[in-house]
Amino acid sequence: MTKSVQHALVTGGAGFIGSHLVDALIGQGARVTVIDNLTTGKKENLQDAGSRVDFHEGDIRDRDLLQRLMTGVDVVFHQAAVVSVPLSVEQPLFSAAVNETGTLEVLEAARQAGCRRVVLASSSAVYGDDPELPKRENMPFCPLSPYAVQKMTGEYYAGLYNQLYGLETACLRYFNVFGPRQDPSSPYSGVISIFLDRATAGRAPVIYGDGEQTRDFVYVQDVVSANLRAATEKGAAGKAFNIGTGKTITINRLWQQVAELAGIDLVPDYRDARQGDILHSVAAIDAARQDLGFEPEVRFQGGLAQTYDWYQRQ
Ligand code: UD2
Repeated sequence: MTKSVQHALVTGGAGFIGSHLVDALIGQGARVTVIDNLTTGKKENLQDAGSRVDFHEGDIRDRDLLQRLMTGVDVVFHQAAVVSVPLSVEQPLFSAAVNETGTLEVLEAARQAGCRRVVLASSSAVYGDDPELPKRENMPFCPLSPYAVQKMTGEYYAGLYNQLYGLETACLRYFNVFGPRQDPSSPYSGVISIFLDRATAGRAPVIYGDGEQTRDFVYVQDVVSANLRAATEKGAAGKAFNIGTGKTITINRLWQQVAELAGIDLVPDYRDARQGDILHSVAAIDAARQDLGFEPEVRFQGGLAQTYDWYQRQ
Protein backbone atom coordinates (compact mmCIF):
# COMPACT_ATOMS: atom_id res chain seq x y z
CA MET A 1 0.00 0.00 0.00
CA THR A 2 1.36 3.40 -0.90
CA LYS A 3 0.36 6.51 0.99
CA SER A 4 -0.21 9.76 -0.82
CA VAL A 5 1.45 12.96 0.32
CA GLN A 6 -0.87 15.01 2.51
CA HIS A 7 1.26 17.95 3.61
CA ALA A 8 4.70 18.45 2.07
CA LEU A 9 7.52 20.73 3.08
CA VAL A 10 9.77 21.53 0.13
CA THR A 11 13.11 23.06 1.10
CA GLY A 12 14.50 25.05 -1.80
CA GLY A 13 10.97 25.11 -3.18
CA ALA A 14 11.56 28.33 -5.14
CA GLY A 15 14.48 26.78 -7.01
CA PHE A 16 14.62 25.09 -10.37
CA ILE A 17 13.70 21.53 -9.36
CA GLY A 18 11.92 22.46 -6.12
CA SER A 19 9.42 24.75 -7.81
CA HIS A 20 8.40 22.11 -10.36
CA LEU A 21 7.91 19.71 -7.47
CA VAL A 22 5.72 22.27 -5.71
CA ASP A 23 3.53 22.60 -8.82
CA ALA A 24 3.12 18.83 -9.07
CA LEU A 25 2.29 18.43 -5.38
CA ILE A 26 -0.33 21.16 -5.59
CA GLY A 27 -1.71 19.48 -8.70
CA GLN A 28 -2.12 16.31 -6.64
CA GLY A 29 -4.08 18.18 -4.02
CA ALA A 30 -1.35 18.14 -1.35
CA ARG A 31 -0.87 20.99 1.08
CA VAL A 32 2.55 22.54 0.34
CA THR A 33 4.85 24.61 2.51
CA VAL A 34 8.09 26.04 1.10
CA ILE A 35 11.22 27.30 2.80
CA ASP A 36 13.71 29.04 0.55
CA ASN A 37 16.25 31.77 1.30
CA LEU A 38 16.04 33.03 -2.31
CA THR A 39 19.82 32.97 -2.77
CA THR A 40 19.39 31.12 -6.04
CA GLY A 41 15.67 30.44 -5.86
CA LYS A 42 13.24 32.99 -7.28
CA LYS A 43 9.75 33.92 -6.19
CA GLU A 44 8.61 34.04 -9.80
CA ASN A 45 9.25 30.30 -10.02
CA LEU A 46 6.25 29.96 -7.71
CA GLN A 47 3.97 32.10 -9.85
CA ASP A 48 1.92 29.14 -11.05
CA ALA A 49 1.48 27.93 -7.48
CA GLY A 50 0.41 31.41 -6.37
CA SER A 51 -1.53 31.58 -3.15
CA ARG A 52 -1.86 27.81 -3.00
CA VAL A 53 1.66 27.55 -1.61
CA ASP A 54 2.60 28.58 1.90
CA PHE A 55 5.91 30.31 1.17
CA HIS A 56 8.47 31.23 3.83
CA GLU A 57 11.64 33.08 3.05
CA GLY A 58 14.25 31.66 5.39
CA ASP A 59 17.29 29.51 5.88
CA ILE A 60 17.18 25.77 6.57
CA ARG A 61 19.59 26.41 9.44
CA ASP A 62 16.98 28.54 11.23
CA ARG A 63 16.00 25.81 13.67
CA ASP A 64 12.95 27.54 15.13
CA LEU A 65 11.50 28.32 11.74
CA LEU A 66 12.17 24.82 10.46
CA GLN A 67 10.55 23.23 13.49
CA ARG A 68 7.53 25.46 13.11
CA LEU A 69 7.14 24.65 9.42
CA MET A 70 7.44 20.89 9.99
CA THR A 71 4.35 20.78 12.19
CA GLY A 72 1.80 18.49 10.58
CA VAL A 73 4.07 17.69 7.63
CA ASP A 74 4.20 14.05 6.54
CA VAL A 75 6.83 14.29 3.77
CA VAL A 76 9.83 16.59 3.45
CA PHE A 77 11.47 17.07 0.04
CA HIS A 78 14.92 18.45 0.78
CA GLN A 79 16.04 20.31 -2.35
CA ALA A 80 17.77 23.29 -0.76
CA ALA A 81 21.52 23.33 -1.30
CA VAL A 82 24.53 25.29 -2.48
CA VAL A 83 24.53 23.55 -5.85
CA SER A 84 27.65 24.98 -7.40
CA VAL A 85 30.62 22.60 -7.40
CA PRO A 86 33.15 25.43 -8.03
CA LEU A 87 31.64 27.49 -5.21
CA SER A 88 32.06 24.51 -2.90
CA VAL A 89 35.72 24.37 -3.91
CA GLU A 90 36.19 28.08 -3.22
CA GLN A 91 34.15 28.13 -0.02
CA PRO A 92 34.17 24.65 1.52
CA LEU A 93 33.08 25.83 4.97
CA PHE A 94 30.16 27.86 3.70
CA SER A 95 28.90 25.10 1.40
CA ALA A 96 29.34 22.51 4.17
CA ALA A 97 27.32 24.68 6.54
CA VAL A 98 24.40 24.60 4.13
CA ASN A 99 24.77 21.21 2.48
CA GLU A 100 25.94 19.19 5.45
CA THR A 101 24.79 20.93 8.63
CA GLY A 102 21.67 22.19 6.85
CA THR A 103 20.76 18.67 5.78
CA LEU A 104 21.27 17.41 9.33
CA GLU A 105 19.03 20.21 10.60
CA VAL A 106 16.32 19.14 8.16
CA LEU A 107 16.59 15.47 9.16
CA GLU A 108 16.57 16.31 12.86
CA ALA A 109 13.62 18.68 12.59
CA ALA A 110 11.72 16.01 10.66
CA ARG A 111 12.48 13.48 13.37
CA GLN A 112 11.37 15.85 16.13
CA ALA A 113 8.18 16.68 14.27
CA GLY A 114 7.36 13.01 13.62
CA CYS A 115 7.34 13.31 9.83
CA ARG A 116 6.94 10.07 7.95
CA ARG A 117 9.58 10.43 5.27
CA VAL A 118 12.34 12.71 3.97
CA VAL A 119 13.37 12.59 0.31
CA LEU A 120 16.83 14.06 -0.20
CA ALA A 121 18.34 15.47 -3.36
CA SER A 122 21.73 13.85 -3.89
CA SER A 123 23.95 13.93 -6.97
CA SER A 124 25.80 11.81 -9.47
CA ALA A 125 28.82 13.77 -8.20
CA VAL A 126 29.19 11.14 -5.46
CA TYR A 127 30.59 8.75 -8.11
CA GLY A 128 33.45 11.05 -9.11
CA ASP A 129 35.45 10.05 -12.16
CA ASP A 130 35.44 6.29 -11.73
CA PRO A 131 35.41 5.22 -15.40
CA GLU A 132 33.08 2.29 -14.85
CA LEU A 133 29.79 2.83 -16.67
CA PRO A 134 26.89 2.91 -16.21
CA LYS A 135 26.98 4.16 -12.64
CA ARG A 136 25.31 1.80 -10.21
CA GLU A 137 24.22 2.62 -6.70
CA ASN A 138 26.48 -0.03 -5.16
CA MET A 139 29.63 1.44 -6.67
CA PRO A 140 32.00 3.02 -4.15
CA PHE A 141 31.75 6.74 -3.47
CA CYS A 142 34.54 8.75 -5.03
CA PRO A 143 33.86 12.39 -4.16
CA LEU A 144 36.16 14.87 -5.90
CA SER A 145 34.80 18.14 -4.55
CA PRO A 146 33.53 19.47 -1.22
CA TYR A 147 30.08 19.45 -2.86
CA ALA A 148 30.34 15.72 -3.56
CA VAL A 149 31.58 15.00 -0.03
CA GLN A 150 28.64 17.00 1.33
CA LYS A 151 26.08 15.10 -0.75
CA MET A 152 27.67 11.79 0.25
CA THR A 153 27.57 12.81 3.91
CA GLY A 154 23.91 13.76 3.54
CA GLU A 155 23.24 10.26 2.25
CA TYR A 156 25.05 8.71 5.22
CA TYR A 157 23.02 10.80 7.65
CA ALA A 158 19.82 9.91 5.84
CA GLY A 159 20.69 6.22 6.13
CA LEU A 160 21.35 6.63 9.84
CA TYR A 161 18.09 8.45 10.48
CA ASN A 162 16.29 5.62 8.72
CA GLN A 163 18.07 3.01 10.83
CA LEU A 164 18.36 4.70 14.19
CA TYR A 165 15.19 6.72 14.44
CA GLY A 166 12.74 5.08 12.09
CA LEU A 167 12.42 8.28 10.06
CA GLU A 168 12.05 6.94 6.52
CA THR A 169 14.53 8.46 4.11
CA ALA A 170 15.24 8.08 0.40
CA CYS A 171 18.07 9.73 -1.54
CA LEU A 172 17.89 10.58 -5.23
CA ARG A 173 21.16 10.92 -7.11
CA TYR A 174 20.28 13.34 -9.85
CA PHE A 175 22.22 13.10 -13.08
CA ASN A 176 22.16 16.15 -15.42
CA VAL A 177 18.74 17.68 -14.87
CA PHE A 178 17.39 20.19 -17.36
CA GLY A 179 14.17 22.04 -18.08
CA PRO A 180 12.38 25.37 -17.77
CA ARG A 181 13.45 27.66 -14.90
CA GLN A 182 17.05 26.45 -14.87
CA ASP A 183 19.19 29.53 -14.39
CA PRO A 184 21.72 29.99 -17.23
CA SER A 185 23.49 32.97 -15.75
CA SER A 186 26.63 31.41 -14.26
CA PRO A 187 29.43 29.86 -16.34
CA TYR A 188 28.83 26.74 -14.24
CA SER A 189 25.11 26.57 -14.97
CA GLY A 190 23.84 23.44 -16.65
CA VAL A 191 25.10 23.21 -20.22
CA ILE A 192 21.59 22.97 -21.67
CA SER A 193 20.47 26.19 -20.00
CA ILE A 194 23.61 27.94 -21.27
CA PHE A 195 23.22 26.61 -24.84
CA LEU A 196 19.53 27.54 -25.03
CA ASP A 197 20.23 30.97 -23.63
CA ARG A 198 22.96 31.50 -26.22
CA ALA A 199 20.79 30.17 -29.04
CA THR A 200 17.90 32.47 -28.23
CA ALA A 201 20.37 35.37 -28.24
CA GLY A 202 21.89 34.17 -31.54
CA ARG A 203 25.30 33.67 -29.95
CA ALA A 204 27.73 30.78 -30.51
CA PRO A 205 28.34 28.47 -27.55
CA VAL A 206 31.62 27.58 -25.90
CA ILE A 207 32.39 23.87 -25.95
CA TYR A 208 35.04 22.68 -23.51
CA GLY A 209 37.24 19.93 -24.91
CA ASP A 210 36.37 18.20 -28.18
CA GLY A 211 32.67 18.03 -27.36
CA GLU A 212 32.61 14.25 -27.50
CA GLN A 213 32.04 13.95 -23.76
CA THR A 214 28.63 12.51 -22.93
CA ARG A 215 26.00 13.14 -20.28
CA ASP A 216 22.76 11.57 -19.17
CA PHE A 217 20.28 14.47 -19.32
CA VAL A 218 17.03 13.95 -17.46
CA TYR A 219 14.04 16.23 -17.84
CA VAL A 220 12.88 18.01 -14.71
CA GLN A 221 9.37 16.56 -14.93
CA ASP A 222 10.82 13.06 -14.69
CA VAL A 223 12.86 14.12 -11.67
CA VAL A 224 9.64 15.39 -10.11
CA SER A 225 7.90 12.08 -10.68
CA ALA A 226 10.88 10.25 -9.15
CA ASN A 227 10.52 12.45 -6.06
CA LEU A 228 6.80 11.76 -5.77
CA ARG A 229 7.41 8.05 -6.03
CA ALA A 230 10.29 8.19 -3.55
CA ALA A 231 7.87 9.84 -1.12
CA THR A 232 5.29 7.12 -1.31
CA GLU A 233 6.76 3.80 -2.43
CA LYS A 234 7.34 1.45 0.47
CA GLY A 235 10.50 -0.05 -1.01
CA ALA A 236 12.25 3.31 -1.24
CA ALA A 237 12.96 3.76 2.46
CA GLY A 238 16.60 3.59 3.48
CA LYS A 239 17.89 3.57 -0.09
CA ALA A 240 19.60 5.75 -2.69
CA PHE A 241 18.60 5.79 -6.36
CA ASN A 242 20.13 7.08 -9.56
CA ILE A 243 17.74 9.39 -11.36
CA GLY A 244 18.65 9.69 -15.00
CA THR A 245 17.50 8.13 -18.24
CA GLY A 246 20.20 5.53 -18.89
CA LYS A 247 20.86 7.24 -22.24
CA THR A 248 23.51 9.71 -23.28
CA ILE A 249 24.20 12.41 -25.80
CA THR A 250 27.47 14.14 -26.68
CA ILE A 251 27.85 17.87 -26.10
CA ASN A 252 28.47 18.33 -29.85
CA ARG A 253 25.20 16.60 -30.71
CA LEU A 254 23.43 18.60 -28.05
CA TRP A 255 24.52 21.86 -29.68
CA GLN A 256 23.43 20.55 -33.10
CA GLN A 257 19.98 19.84 -31.74
CA VAL A 258 19.76 23.23 -30.07
CA ALA A 259 20.90 24.94 -33.27
CA GLU A 260 18.27 23.03 -35.28
CA LEU A 261 15.53 24.06 -32.86
CA ALA A 262 16.61 27.68 -33.05
CA GLY A 263 17.16 27.56 -36.79
CA ILE A 264 20.67 28.92 -36.48
CA ASP A 265 24.03 27.81 -37.80
CA LEU A 266 26.80 28.98 -35.49
CA VAL A 267 30.17 27.31 -35.09
CA PRO A 268 30.96 26.57 -31.44
CA ASP A 269 33.98 28.16 -29.86
CA TYR A 270 36.10 25.16 -28.77
CA ARG A 271 38.25 25.73 -25.69
CA ASP A 272 40.43 23.57 -23.43
CA ALA A 273 38.56 20.93 -21.48
CA ARG A 274 37.48 22.09 -18.05
CA GLN A 275 39.69 21.04 -15.20
CA GLY A 276 38.16 18.09 -13.40
CA ASP A 277 35.55 17.49 -16.12
CA ILE A 278 34.56 13.85 -16.39
CA LEU A 279 34.32 12.39 -19.88
CA HIS A 280 31.29 10.17 -19.66
CA SER A 281 28.42 9.86 -17.26
CA VAL A 282 25.37 7.64 -17.47
CA ALA A 283 23.02 6.20 -14.89
CA ALA A 284 21.87 2.64 -14.43
CA ILE A 285 18.26 3.12 -13.42
CA ASP A 286 17.24 -0.48 -12.71
CA ALA A 287 16.97 0.19 -8.97
CA ALA A 288 14.69 3.20 -9.50
CA ARG A 289 12.62 1.15 -11.93
CA GLN A 290 12.29 -1.71 -9.51
CA ASP A 291 11.71 0.06 -6.20
CA LEU A 292 10.12 3.31 -7.35
CA GLY A 293 8.38 2.17 -10.51
CA PHE A 294 10.30 5.06 -12.10
CA GLU A 295 10.36 5.35 -15.87
CA PRO A 296 11.65 8.45 -17.64
CA GLU A 297 8.78 9.53 -19.83
CA VAL A 298 9.95 12.69 -21.53
CA ARG A 299 12.01 12.04 -24.63
CA PHE A 300 15.13 14.15 -24.84
CA GLN A 301 14.09 16.07 -27.94
CA GLY A 302 10.65 16.84 -26.58
CA GLY A 303 12.08 18.07 -23.30
CA LEU A 304 14.62 20.17 -25.15
CA ALA A 305 11.91 21.74 -27.33
CA GLN A 306 9.77 22.58 -24.30
CA THR A 307 12.75 24.10 -22.56
CA TYR A 308 13.66 26.10 -25.65
CA ASP A 309 10.11 27.49 -25.81
CA TRP A 310 10.41 28.58 -22.22
CA TYR A 311 13.74 30.37 -22.77
CA GLN A 312 12.27 32.11 -25.79
CA ARG A 313 9.43 33.43 -23.67
CA GLN A 314 11.81 34.84 -21.06
C1 UD2 B 1 27.20 18.01 -13.28
C2 UD2 B 1 26.48 18.87 -12.27
C3 UD2 B 1 27.39 19.19 -11.11
C4 UD2 B 1 28.01 17.94 -10.54
C5 UD2 B 1 28.69 17.14 -11.64
C6 UD2 B 1 29.19 15.82 -11.12
C7 UD2 B 1 24.85 20.24 -13.46
C8 UD2 B 1 24.53 21.60 -13.98
N1 UD2 B 1 26.06 20.11 -12.88
O1 UD2 B 1 28.24 18.73 -13.86
O2 UD2 B 1 26.65 19.86 -10.12
O3 UD2 B 1 26.99 17.18 -9.92
O4 UD2 B 1 27.76 16.86 -12.69
O5 UD2 B 1 29.87 15.14 -12.12
O6 UD2 B 1 24.06 19.31 -13.52
N2 UD2 B 1 30.04 22.44 -21.19
C9 UD2 B 1 30.40 23.07 -22.37
N3 UD2 B 1 30.05 24.38 -22.55
C10 UD2 B 1 29.38 25.10 -21.59
C11 UD2 B 1 29.02 24.45 -20.38
C12 UD2 B 1 29.37 23.12 -20.21
O7 UD2 B 1 31.03 22.47 -23.24
O8 UD2 B 1 29.09 26.27 -21.82
C13 UD2 B 1 30.39 21.02 -21.01
C14 UD2 B 1 31.13 20.77 -19.72
O9 UD2 B 1 32.51 20.97 -19.89
C15 UD2 B 1 30.76 19.31 -19.46
C16 UD2 B 1 29.34 19.19 -20.04
O10 UD2 B 1 29.18 20.29 -20.92
O11 UD2 B 1 31.61 18.44 -20.13
C17 UD2 B 1 28.26 19.23 -18.99
O12 UD2 B 1 28.51 20.35 -18.15
P1 UD2 B 1 27.52 20.78 -16.96
O13 UD2 B 1 28.21 21.88 -16.23
O14 UD2 B 1 26.16 21.02 -17.46
O15 UD2 B 1 27.40 19.50 -16.05
P2 UD2 B 1 28.52 18.53 -15.41
O16 UD2 B 1 28.17 17.17 -15.84
O17 UD2 B 1 29.89 19.02 -15.65
